[in-house]
Amino acid sequence: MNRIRTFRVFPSWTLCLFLLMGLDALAVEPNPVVLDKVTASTPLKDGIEIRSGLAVMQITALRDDIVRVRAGATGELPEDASWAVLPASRMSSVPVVEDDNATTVGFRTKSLRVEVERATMRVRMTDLDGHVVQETAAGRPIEFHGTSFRIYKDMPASEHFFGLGAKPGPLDRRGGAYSMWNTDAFEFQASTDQIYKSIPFFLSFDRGMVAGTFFDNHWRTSFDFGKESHTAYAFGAENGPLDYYVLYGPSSAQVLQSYVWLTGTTPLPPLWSLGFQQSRFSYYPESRVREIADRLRKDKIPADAIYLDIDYQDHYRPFTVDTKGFPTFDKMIDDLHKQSFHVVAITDLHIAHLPDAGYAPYDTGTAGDHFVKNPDGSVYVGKVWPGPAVFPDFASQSTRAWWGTLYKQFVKAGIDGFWNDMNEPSVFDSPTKTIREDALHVIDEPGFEKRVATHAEMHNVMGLENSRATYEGLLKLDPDVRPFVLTRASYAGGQRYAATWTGDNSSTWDHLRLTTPMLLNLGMSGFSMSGADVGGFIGTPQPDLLTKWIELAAFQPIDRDHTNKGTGDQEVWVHGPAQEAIRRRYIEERYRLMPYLYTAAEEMSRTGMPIIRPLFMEFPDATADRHPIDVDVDAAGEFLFGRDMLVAPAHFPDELDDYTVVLPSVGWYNYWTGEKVSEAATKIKIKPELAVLPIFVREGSIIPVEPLVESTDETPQGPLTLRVYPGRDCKGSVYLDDGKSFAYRRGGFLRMKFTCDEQGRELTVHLGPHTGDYAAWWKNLNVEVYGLTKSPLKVAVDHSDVRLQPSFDKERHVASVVVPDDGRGSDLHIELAK
Ligand code: NBV
Repeated sequence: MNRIRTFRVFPSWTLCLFLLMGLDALAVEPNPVVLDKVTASTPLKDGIEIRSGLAVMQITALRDDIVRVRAGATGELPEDASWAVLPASRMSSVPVVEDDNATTVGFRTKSLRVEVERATMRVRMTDLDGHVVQETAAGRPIEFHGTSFRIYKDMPASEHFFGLGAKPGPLDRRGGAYSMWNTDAFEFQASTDQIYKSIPFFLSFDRGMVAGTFFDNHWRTSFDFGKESHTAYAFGAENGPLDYYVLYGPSSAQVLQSYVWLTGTTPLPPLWSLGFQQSRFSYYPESRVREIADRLRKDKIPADAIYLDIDYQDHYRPFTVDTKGFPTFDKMIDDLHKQSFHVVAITDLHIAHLPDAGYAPYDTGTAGDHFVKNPDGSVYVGKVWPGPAVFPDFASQSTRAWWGTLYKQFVKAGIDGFWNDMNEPSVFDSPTKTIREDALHVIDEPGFEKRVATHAEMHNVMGLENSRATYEGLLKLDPDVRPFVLTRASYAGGQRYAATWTGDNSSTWDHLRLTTPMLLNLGMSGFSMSGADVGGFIGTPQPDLLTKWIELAAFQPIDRDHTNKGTGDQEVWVHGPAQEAIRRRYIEERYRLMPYLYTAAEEMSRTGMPIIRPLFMEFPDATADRHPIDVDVDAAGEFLFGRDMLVAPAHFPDELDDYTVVLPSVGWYNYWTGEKVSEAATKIKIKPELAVLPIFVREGSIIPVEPLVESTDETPQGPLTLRVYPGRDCKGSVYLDDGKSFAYRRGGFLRMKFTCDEQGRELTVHLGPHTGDYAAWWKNLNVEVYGLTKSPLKVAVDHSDVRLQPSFDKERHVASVVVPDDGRGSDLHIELAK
């Protein structure tokens, strides 16, 4: 190896000290390799290569707005491979224009300028107007200390940071320090750092302009946004590649679109996974599962999924069934299907260590040499739920293919979704609570050099590759069914394979509050299909807490009620009919909004735009000094559900005091009363009420809603309603398909776009034609216009003579009219009363 070693000269007293400390102290750390001067540079067609003594750095443009930086201390760049980045994106390049002068070397793309100061090797990226996107902090060049390194960037006082997956704590990462090491964080709190997922991606927001940084290093990494220094942020790793991407916005939507271009989009989820999901650790035995299903239907709680946690298995052995507790397992699944439920079963990654016992996952895994090894070559064994267990080495494609085959029987039995838990991986009897770091994996993956790697290297991608093996295995077994996989651990790019949840939260008001920043940051880290255990996992929620939690979760991407073993019942009906009625109403509202939610999910799957978003994503200029409005105390806890609905829970949901809601200064409507909130109002006082979760709709939106159903299997009866909220840039759309197959990729979808326009007293609602081959379930559209205090005078379709009689509901401030929808599109002309 080409490492530079120089030894320092020590004064004689230090020698005595060394003798006292033992010889270990004499193993002197090599001098750091500091990249602080450009000693040579070579233009490349897509960037530049720079030398600083022996060290090398390459900066290349993948696209005009995406730049990649790689460096190596010893003259070689790190291996050009990635578990996160799609090969086609990683290999992309655009030609650049060389741009050197007396003090800097660098290049220009069509959107960015990259300059590296010759004297200091400071890297500066600016847009073509000269706005700094990112710049090495002054006096803080990259230093390699052995295998570890750190990168420092300037941090203006106006910069705020978002992302890094589901790490708890505040939405804005500024002021915090974080490290990435996938951890079974049972009982995590707001102050917990290491958690289940490692997603080393963040957005930096500075006065309305956003950039993204993806540090593609899956070893232990760390980030500091102002703990160490208040003028610089930093990231680095103990080992592994110095390899990061800078994604230029300047809008956050553009940054997220680039991030999913790089690491992959979330597949369009099956429609049922957006319904209400009922779970617990564990419904046992079979009769209890049936009881829960019956009660959901009897109480008319709309619901789509029931979960089987680890107790359905024989001695907690993955891919088995406890036939005593579940005597008619296959029939139970059929019966649940008949009641329009989908079944999700847990399949942890640890395989029971059961030699010669006829346990096929162990036997076939051993025969195929699929398990992680100890340094001495024996198979690593650690204790988890089944007792001693072995761990598939998901770094190898043959192991992933074998894992996929284990689902065959369950898929045949009709299980609809699979849940990959404990895949940090969690190990009970290890001092580090995970696999020993010197355990051995074999990387056998296209694009990578085939080699042995330690667990220290592979740890953070175990969950990612576990969920990938599940997803790809399911696709192989049933190529035209969209898989549903729920994973606890993952790495960047994991959104390609699985939805996720925030792990073992607690049944406390604080944890209810935490769900919003956690899910928003997950959404800004590529994982938009995510949820938090509704009601909290650890402990039993008091009645009002469960109610408030169910209200909020109705507007989160995954809505799953789940709790720990030994806690009280946590289903919607506990605590009596009054509480149940409120809870039911919110779940019903989610189902009515399913066309809106599914349309948002489809957008997410194409563009990476998260289903729930912080306000700054839609309103980057909402404040006078252009800081993100979400960091204001009065806006705490607010978020956007899709583009148009602003959800505004109490900042401290257990407090009885009034609170203030901040609204970006466009017009808003109250979702529940239909009333237009006064134009000038940007702050609204709210008196908290148990039965109300305040929601506002942005002016200029058209929200599709459907008649109530008890599950997404049911075809809604009646018209599709379009809730029209007149105002500037008025638009909306609806997307529909069969909800389960990939037929949409072959044209089997339906999309309709709507606009509205107010000229004087005439409001024109444009109902676009159907595009795509999928047939609508509705024949008519029920167009509702909100914010009215008087009934419209007349409504005409396409300027024809047909006059429609609108109905008017004064209480809800709405006029409605039903028009046929033959798929060709039409215009409604509504004459509003003064
Ligand atoms: O499989 C049991 C639980 C599960 O219910 C939970 O959602 C996971 O986060 N699992 C953890 C293992 C044990 C938790 C105490």
